Amino acid sequence: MMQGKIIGNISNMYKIKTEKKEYNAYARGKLKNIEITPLVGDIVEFSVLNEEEIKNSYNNEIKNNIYNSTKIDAVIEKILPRKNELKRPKVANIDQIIFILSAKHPKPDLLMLDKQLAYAEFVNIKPIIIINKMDLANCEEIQKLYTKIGYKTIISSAKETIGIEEIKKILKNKTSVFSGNSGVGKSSIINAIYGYNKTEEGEISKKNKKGKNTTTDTKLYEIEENTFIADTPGFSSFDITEIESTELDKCFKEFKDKIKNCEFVGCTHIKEKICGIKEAVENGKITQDRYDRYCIIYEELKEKEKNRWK
Ligand SMILES: Nc1nc2c(ncn2[C@@H]2O[C@H](COP(=O)(O)OP(=O)(O)O)[C@@H](O)[C@H]2O)c(=O)[nH]1
Ligand SMILES: [Mg+2]
Ligand SMILES: [Zn+2]
Repeated sequence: MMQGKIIGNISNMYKIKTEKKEYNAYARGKLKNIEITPLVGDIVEFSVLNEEEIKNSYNNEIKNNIYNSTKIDAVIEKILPRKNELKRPKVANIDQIIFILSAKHPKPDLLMLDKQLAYAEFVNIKPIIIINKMDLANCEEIQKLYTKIGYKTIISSAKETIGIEEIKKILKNKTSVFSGNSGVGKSSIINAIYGYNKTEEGEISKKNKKGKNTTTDTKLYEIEENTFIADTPGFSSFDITEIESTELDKCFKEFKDKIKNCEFVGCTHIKEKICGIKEAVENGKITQDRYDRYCIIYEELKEKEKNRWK
């Protein structure tokens, strides 16, 4: 049996990468029986099919031996236990999510960042923050704020090649998801590190005549050996509503150890008088800005929950 990592998926065909080679595989029927669908990022055990097996296969798709003119040459037998999985994009075994903002053009959207950080905490995947375009505006304050909370926060300029080595080091030997609004410099950073952007090759063919993204498949790009980046169209539309409003406080990293000072179990930290979070805001342990954004996100989640029952 061979072992490899799924780096691509179209319909029910999976591209598997081993150290030596890539294979195109179907999942063995028994996997479907236990209702596990392989995901991009999965480490799988698979067997390689020889010509004889392909010819004698009961599976017509294997027998016909083509899928969009791709030869099927392997069958996935087993999915190894997942470290984690994201629903959108559909990808497993992520080491870290890299949130990218820009200092200016577009201006930093800290509400979006806090939502995404909360989501990363919720799914228990390490977030890293990059504030790019530091050549355009001062971003030390944002860096200080998030560093203090405990997040690795790098300031960079893809244009002036600042911070690029540090980012390269962070990506090495990891599987990372890049996330950030359009125009913040995701492509430029990848370009600055590797001299080209593999994730954008063939991007044109993925778009239809109206220029809309038509593919729903996720891909992992090996940008250097054992270093993967997930290509994720539209990642900024996180499904943060998976978080219950009552759980949001635990997704704010610096809130966690203050919750025990609240008077009531289940304190929302909004209207209550004796509240560990509010107290921490008063004495400067939690910033007013992060608290305000907590309140906004809390209300948003609450509103969604109300509508759920309508
Ligand atoms: N001044 C400045 N401009 C940058 C920097 N990084 C990217 N840009 C510019 O910002 C625009 C958007 O960059 P791009 O990499 O396409 O962003 P993406 O949409 O996140 O992939 C381009 O015009 C880049 O040249 C930077 O560090 N400083
Ligand atoms: Mg881009
Ligand atoms: Zn409270």
